[in-house]
Amino acid sequence: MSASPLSVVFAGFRETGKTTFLVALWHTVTNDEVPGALSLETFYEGDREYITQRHSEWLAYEAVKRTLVDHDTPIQMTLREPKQGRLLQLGLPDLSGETFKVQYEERRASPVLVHAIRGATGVALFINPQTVSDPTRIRETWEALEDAAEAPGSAEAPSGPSVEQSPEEAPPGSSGPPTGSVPASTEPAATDGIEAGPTSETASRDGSDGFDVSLCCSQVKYVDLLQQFAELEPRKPLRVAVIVSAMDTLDGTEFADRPEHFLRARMSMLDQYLRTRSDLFQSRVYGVSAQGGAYDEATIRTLAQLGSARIRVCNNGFRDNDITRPIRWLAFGEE
Ligand SMILES: Nc1nc2c(ncn2[C@@H]2O[C@H](COP(=O)(O)OP(=O)(O)OP(=O)(O)O)[C@@H](O)[C@H]2O)c(=O)[nH]1
Ligand SMILES: [Mg+2]
Repeated sequence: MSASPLSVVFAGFRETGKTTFLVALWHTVTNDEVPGALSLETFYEGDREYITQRHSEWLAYEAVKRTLVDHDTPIQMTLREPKQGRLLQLGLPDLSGETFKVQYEERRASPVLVHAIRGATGVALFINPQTVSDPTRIRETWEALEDAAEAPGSAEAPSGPSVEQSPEEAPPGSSGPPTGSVPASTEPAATDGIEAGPTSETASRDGSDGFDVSLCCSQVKYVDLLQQFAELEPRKPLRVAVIVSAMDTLDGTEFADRPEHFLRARMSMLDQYLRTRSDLFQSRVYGVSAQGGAYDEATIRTLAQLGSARIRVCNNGFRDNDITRPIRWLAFGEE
């Protein structure tokens, strides 16, 4: 038995798949259907009703209810690892995406989050590929500004790409330089589950320079979040399992079963940050489909035939149904 309970923090902005993962994990450890997976020895603390209610939603092919406020009493359970018979006492708080939004946008850490990060053996960092906001390339920014300047009624084309162009100087029809949305778009997207906040004219981290942190692209937010975690004095290096959730939505793309490629291609700064700051973080990338697919009629029929095998975990082109793999790595440093 571990000397003291280990704790894993599920981190990620809103609707990135944290609760669905927790529920699929609960299903796996309580059903003993997946060979090699951790299994539940005892449930000894936490709100059992909360997890069983979310589990019922998952079994009924309904999206689990959003976690609007932190569910700060961690689910505490003892899990058995079958290969060596090791027992693992694990605490899993179900935190709300709002907590991470506030942490990133306002740099205000909730006591629950500080406590969780300081006591964590590892962090599962959730990224939903459906809501990732790509960085805007400088060339695309420039072309968008040119297009806006050439639009009827505009004064003149800008004389060169300037990232310092103020909203007042922006060409008519534009609301200022694009600030991190999907490529070639000047419209800020409501992504990462973070609603587009007040306009850049009225809001910024310090309220003075027209810079709106909520509009930054996803990887900037995640790197910033990790940097803030590092400042909370967690164990070093802290294990980080990057969980690319809803992997079923990447089926048929070049990223199918290859979440590490998704990270490298779509979030290269986050990827590089984790590689270069190995003094702070030890990381691995997992792709997870905790639902098994979207909840449309045809998919539900397929999922119903699969049972526990509807849960999918993958990396490096390998796929199985053991959602406890990332947890084993976070807890023991090996799967
Ligand atoms: N297609 C697909 N959708 C998923 C999967 N996992 C989660 N989702 C969807 O992603 C959305 C968010 O899932 P949640 O688990 O509630 O996310 P969360 O991170 O707990 O969100 P907050 O509670 O708001 O912080 C829901 O609409 C889910 O249906 C998956 O494996 N596949
Ligand atoms: Mg949740």
